[in-house]
Amino acid sequence: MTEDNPNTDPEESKSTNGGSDRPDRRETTDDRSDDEAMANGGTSNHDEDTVDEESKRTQLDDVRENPEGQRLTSDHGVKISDTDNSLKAGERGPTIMEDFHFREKMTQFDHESIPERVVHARGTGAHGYFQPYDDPDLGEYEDISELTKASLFQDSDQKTPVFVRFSTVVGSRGSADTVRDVRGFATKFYTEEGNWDLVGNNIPIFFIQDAMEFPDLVHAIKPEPDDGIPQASAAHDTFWDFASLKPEITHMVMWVLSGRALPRAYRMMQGFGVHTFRLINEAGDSVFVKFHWTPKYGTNQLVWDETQKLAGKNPDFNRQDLYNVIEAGYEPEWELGVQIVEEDEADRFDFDLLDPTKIIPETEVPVRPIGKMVLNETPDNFFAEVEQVAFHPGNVVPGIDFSNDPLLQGRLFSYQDTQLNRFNSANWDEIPINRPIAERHNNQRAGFMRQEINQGKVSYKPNSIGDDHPKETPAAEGGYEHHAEKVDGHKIRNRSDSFQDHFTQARLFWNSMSEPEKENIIDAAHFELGKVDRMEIRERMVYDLFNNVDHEFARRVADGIGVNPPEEPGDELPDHDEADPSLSILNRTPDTIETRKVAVLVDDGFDAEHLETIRSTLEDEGARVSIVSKLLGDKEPENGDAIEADKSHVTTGSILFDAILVPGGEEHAESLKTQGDAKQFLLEAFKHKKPIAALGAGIDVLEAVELPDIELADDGDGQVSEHGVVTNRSSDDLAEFADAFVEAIAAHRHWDRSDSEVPA
Ligand code: HDD
Repeated sequence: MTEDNPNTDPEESKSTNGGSDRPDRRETTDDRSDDEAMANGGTSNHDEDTVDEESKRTQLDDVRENPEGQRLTSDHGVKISDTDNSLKAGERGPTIMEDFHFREKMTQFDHESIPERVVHARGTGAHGYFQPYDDPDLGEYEDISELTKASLFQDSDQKTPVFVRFSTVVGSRGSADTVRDVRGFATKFYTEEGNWDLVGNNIPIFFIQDAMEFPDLVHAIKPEPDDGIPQASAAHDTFWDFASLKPEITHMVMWVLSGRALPRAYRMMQGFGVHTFRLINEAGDSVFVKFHWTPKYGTNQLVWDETQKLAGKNPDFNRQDLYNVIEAGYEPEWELGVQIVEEDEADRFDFDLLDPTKIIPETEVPVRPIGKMVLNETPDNFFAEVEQVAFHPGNVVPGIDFSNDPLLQGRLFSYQDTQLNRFNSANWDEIPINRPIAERHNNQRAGFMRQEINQGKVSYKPNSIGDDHPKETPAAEGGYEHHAEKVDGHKIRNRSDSFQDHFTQARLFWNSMSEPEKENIIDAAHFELGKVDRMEIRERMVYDLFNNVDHEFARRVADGIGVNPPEEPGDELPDHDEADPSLSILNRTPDTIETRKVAVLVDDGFDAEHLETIRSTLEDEGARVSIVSKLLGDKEPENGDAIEADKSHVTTGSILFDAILVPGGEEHAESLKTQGDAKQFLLEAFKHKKPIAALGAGIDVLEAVELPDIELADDGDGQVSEHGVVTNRSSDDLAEFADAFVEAIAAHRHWDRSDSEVPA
């Protein structure tokens, strides 16, 4: 297993083929006839009838380069005889200007990096497809075509290729993955009608209401301008100064303080389009829509102490997880759901649908699943695909349109603009990862790094010389037409009254949390605000914001940050106790252990029957099992064959696993009891609420670390399962034991433990 070690040996996961174990994909397109390529205008390998999951892959195949068995050449194809020594005047003389190979190699190197994204700089990505469901339950609507004419939703046999990039927001390209932050969830659908970019986040709302505030928000949350500190963290004065002066941020701050900002994996988080968009059908009718991605593996979080340790032990934790899971053959999946609101129903809510700091509670409008997205292929090249992919919320296809959300409207400008900065050219959309599979024909020409060779004499319209080609397409035949919304108003620079309620939904979120989630939010506030130097900022957060969410919450936060707890509830405290169960992560844990990682702690003398029986059940259920020992090498059991350790304590840690198993075996248990690392492994896993299982003498190791308030099985007790700790002294029914462990793992974390005394 190559999982989780930041220093993974590339030899372990890759073989020949230029360091890649995947097929040389160029072969698939070499067979294409010249006629075919010409028919596609040199821009696409597929015409509209052949768009499928393979379409984008086939297009990318044209530009893949594989060095296997090849000779080293210059960029211009000249074979190179020596790439180690520059051309010199005499053996010890100066380098000669004529050395074109030196100049080319060095120039290319000097220009290797492009500006990182101003936000969402750190990310990772994967390829896959989207497929609509056959006959989805759309409530009062018979068919998806009643809602939208977008072709990617119509045919349940059609798979539309996608590329998804997940990201953190604040940190730079080299920062850690597990920081407290919003996660980006950007999907590029390569549809037959052009690219649609759904550029969302893992939190369904945003910090601000108007794009005009975005530069201020980002300046406040990024490292402070004088010292460049802190990296990838919100825990500093400028962010909380800004927040404490912007009550509209309150709802988002509640989400960011919760486990949503610490996802266990990218494939274990929800995604949201955030804004209200429009769906448009063939008749031109519009409905409002919110987009939701729901992960098959459930919405799961890390705990705070774990995230901080991971940032040191494996800063690539989430990036590596996605890559390894897909390479191991798993297919992370999300369901795409829509919340639909008729235009004439938009006023029935006590919030404004155009306000991006608001959700539409699922208690008011159900999420209707309409299709699934599957990620099944890792990129070949991080720079060419993950770094160069460029999203733009303005990339929409017929059947999808914008609302007047002022945050969305501003984004429609910003993304195109930022790509010009990153790529230094308007031709960023021609780069392979950004290029549509739909054909491109227009009179946009030239510019830096133009890839297309546009044929013919004309590059203007109208023209008679080229028979006025390329021709426009009427809406009835698939041309994009903006929804003809009637707009009438004065030019004003202010905010609608309907955007002024900042606390009702923040309170709804708080009320919807389970007790452990509430405690996590309070602990997070203690950390974040505890790092704020200025007392007046801490006070404003408590008195002006939190005390208008929940009085008790505000008092508990105040207690931990040296602020006098408010005596009375805030003046704007909403008068409601409503909750929406869909907001709690704990209600989003599915009954599966697929992809979960289990560590088995072993030393010589372990019980091989225990290990093999439990391991085979776990693997049958889709979990990944690693043998962890003090040192690498073979471990001899008291019975059966030796096994090789996958990890030693120096190369791993409990934080890189979801669950721990200690099999029986007297000698092995005695040895583990003397190993500080093994004991730390267990204590830490316990503190991080992870399932733990022990059999036979393995239970002695748990006894040795003294897990508080946990009853462990004794002789004759049979199986004991308490707060996610499963133990049995006897080996009589290993299958039943394995099932209990599977159940404990499926629960993900066991929040009901009392672990405050555990030192880990
Ligand atoms: Fe943004 C990147 C998501 C508001 C301006 N944004 C970016 C990415 C995601 C989001 C996922 C990374 C895309 C990638 O992987 O390449 N942004 C959001 C969401 C928002 C949002 C869900 C609110 C609902 N963003 C927002 C506003 C503005 C921007 C209001 C400016 C007016 N966002 C940008 C940007 C970025 C960006 C500066 C940086 C890199 C890029 O665009 O390509 O233009």
